[in-house]
Amino acid sequence: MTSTPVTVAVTGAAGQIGYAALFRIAAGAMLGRDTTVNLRLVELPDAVRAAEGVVMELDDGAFPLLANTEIYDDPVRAFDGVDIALLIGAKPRTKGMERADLLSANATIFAAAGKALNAGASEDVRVLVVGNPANTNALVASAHAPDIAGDRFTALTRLDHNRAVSAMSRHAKVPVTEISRIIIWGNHSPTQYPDIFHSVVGGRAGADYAADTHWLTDDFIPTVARRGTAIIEARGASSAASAANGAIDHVDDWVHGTPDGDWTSVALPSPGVYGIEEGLVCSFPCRSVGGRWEIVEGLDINPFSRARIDASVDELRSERAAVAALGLL
Ligand code: NAX
Repeated sequence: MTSTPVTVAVTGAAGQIGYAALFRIAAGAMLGRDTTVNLRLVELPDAVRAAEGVVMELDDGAFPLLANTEIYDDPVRAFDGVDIALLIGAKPRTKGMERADLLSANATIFAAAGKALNAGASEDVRVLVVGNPANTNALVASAHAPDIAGDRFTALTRLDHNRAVSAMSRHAKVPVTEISRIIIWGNHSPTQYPDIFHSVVGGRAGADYAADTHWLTDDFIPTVARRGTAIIEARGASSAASAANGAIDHVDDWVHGTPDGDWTSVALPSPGVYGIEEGLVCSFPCRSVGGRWEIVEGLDINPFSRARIDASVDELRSERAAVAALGLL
């Protein structure tokens, strides 16, 4: 076991994704079974009591890897010296709320998180934003953390990536272990584009499956992009365990590396590749090498893919403009 525990802060710790994530982190699913962890549960003051209940349950797990567990309602104290920050807590969209109001409420939360991280997080902190609108929240947090490199701020599209792998597995009747190189481009929203043109499916080019344009455009793409809505309709609550699983996969790959011959999907600040404006937090195909994300460059983008990537990037641009207009960028 590592002698120095890794300090992991989880905001929204008493919410449903936080609840699904914390026990798996404590069990070693994210950082490995040889790494001890300090968990910091970060919540709004009203939810501190609920977080206390979660801590009681963490205690009752008697997790050998769990060195310490603390609760915070102040992000500045919570993020002091933190190595990994999972920013899950966000203001949900409520009935009658305009999209602009959602952007504005969350931009305020994530600006404060960025400032708090800048004030005290470890220099090479890894930040994963899960709270929606995740891409733009990550952009805002990074903008308020000028001393932390922009590529340490990422947003979660791994859940979408896993959904795409699973949907392809069901369609092709090939196990998920034999599917590689799927890509989610763009925003974590219904405009996202799940791209199979570079994938390998049971040893066959995934592009072969794209010949069935009806399946691709009317089934696969909307099934992946609207999966969150389908889950709300069936479960009466939004994705939680699968979102926590995506977050854990994201950090696991970031720390330990992506498997040879494969890549994953990560939303991170565009360096201006694939014609995507510099700075927008956009989902790309990424490999993790030496603890850093590297965008897979040089892939051919056909006109079908280009139009869909552009539409999602347009949405990211309009979200950025909306928060900039509020003076939060
Ligand atoms: P819940 O409403 O169950 O929990 C959210 C928790 O966050 C609450 O306990 C609340 O008190 C806390 N919170 C709110 N503002 C906070 C702040 N400023 N600091 C600390 N804690 C705060 O939501 P849950 O289902 O857990 O979802 C959390 C977020 O994940 C939502 O924004 C949701 O839209 C988003 N999702 C993102 C996904 C992705 O793939 N990127 C997929 C799943 C999910 O929809």
